[in-house]
Amino acid sequence: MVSRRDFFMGAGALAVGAGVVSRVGAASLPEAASAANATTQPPPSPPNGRPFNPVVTLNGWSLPWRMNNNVKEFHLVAEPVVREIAPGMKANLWGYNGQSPGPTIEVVEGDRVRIFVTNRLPEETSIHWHGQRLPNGMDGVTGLTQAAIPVGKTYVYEFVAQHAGTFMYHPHADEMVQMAMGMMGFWVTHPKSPAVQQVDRDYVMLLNAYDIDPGSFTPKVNTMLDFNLWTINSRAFPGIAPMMARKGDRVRIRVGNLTMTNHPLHIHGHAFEVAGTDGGWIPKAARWPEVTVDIGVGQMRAMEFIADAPGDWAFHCHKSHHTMGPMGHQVPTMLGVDQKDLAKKINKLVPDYMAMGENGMESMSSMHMPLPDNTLPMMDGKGPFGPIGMGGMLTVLKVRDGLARNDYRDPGWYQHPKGSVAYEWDGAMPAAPAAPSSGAMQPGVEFNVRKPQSHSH
Ligand SMILES: [Cu+2]
Repeated sequence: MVSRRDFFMGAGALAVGAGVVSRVGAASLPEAASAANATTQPPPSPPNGRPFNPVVTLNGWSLPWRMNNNVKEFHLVAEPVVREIAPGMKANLWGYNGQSPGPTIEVVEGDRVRIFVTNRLPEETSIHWHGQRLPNGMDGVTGLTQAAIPVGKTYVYEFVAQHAGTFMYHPHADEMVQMAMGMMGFWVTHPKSPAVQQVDRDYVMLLNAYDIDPGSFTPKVNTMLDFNLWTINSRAFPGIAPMMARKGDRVRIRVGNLTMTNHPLHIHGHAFEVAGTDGGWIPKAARWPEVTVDIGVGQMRAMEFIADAPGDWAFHCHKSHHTMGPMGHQVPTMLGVDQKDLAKKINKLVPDYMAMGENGMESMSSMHMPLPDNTLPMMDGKGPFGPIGMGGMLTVLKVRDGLARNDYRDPGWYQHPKGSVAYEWDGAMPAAPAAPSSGAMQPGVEFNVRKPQSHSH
């Protein structure tokens, strides 16, 4: 049997015993970089190791490493973090190195990787390297393949990144709680040659979901399915950064789903090909065009397309309640119900009460009701033409002529060419036939409706 000590014999000066880094060894731990805010950090070129084209993590960053005798060493710190979900709302989450999701880890196929994981959570944890092929004892399943990482301790994972692709990391310890609190991160293994599968812009995002009651800061960790915040990299629109592309760029969007439901992701103005899955790259001849791809729980997809249409294009989950902010769902449909008199009576008891919904909920995006502190409205984005009627799991693909290769700054709203925007008809309005009002009975027609009482007649 190979002991952990034998396994780490090649680790140079590192003193590693029984998987726990000793006090002596701690002096040589790689520095644990930390991010203080949720601003997208355009990727620097790799300072050492084999070259690759780095990815861009929306509202996130990639973890620096150090080379130690040809081993790429990273240091992840599992810890409580405060994440801004969008301006106006912060959440107490658990994550890694200051943020949730944790930093993206980028390596090259064939790299030997050593990851130090320090547990600063109030309970034990582990990390599973989702999608990797690695020695069984590095797979991160508490109890099954390793002992849990106790509070305050540091464990070491080490394996070779065997194949290029799109992966994730997350705990397999007190899983429902730790995932509900935001413990997850992205992992990209780049191909050996940067010329293989090369794109001009490579975006990564994790889909996540939280259940945070209006006015509170901490997710409810026992929620199974009925989450109320649908986020990309733990940010809700308009807090989610846009994706920039120069017209003609080949763009890749890599998505991992660590929520408890599927998300049909939909792109506007373009068609993409699904180029990669959790299992690897799809041969070119087997790819087919799509404008929506359903991403199941625990799945990853890499979509590729040529950004050939200038504009501001929505990229969003097609479940309409996933492009909304926090809301109660136990409200009756009020379309067509005259609530004026009722509202007056209720106002005597509840001064802030507002009757809503008789003409749809669209007015929600233009009016601002008093909300509890630290609560996002259902829809909050402001566009060049007014309020944007979506929120949640939505971002904007901004395609522009002549952007510089490494320019990830928001270019502002698209300037539409004259005559290319939908406009109001101001010509003659002839009387158009209309369907009869659903509320009015036709005179002379009698309805005789009887509720069945039993099956005997
Ligand atoms: Cu969704």
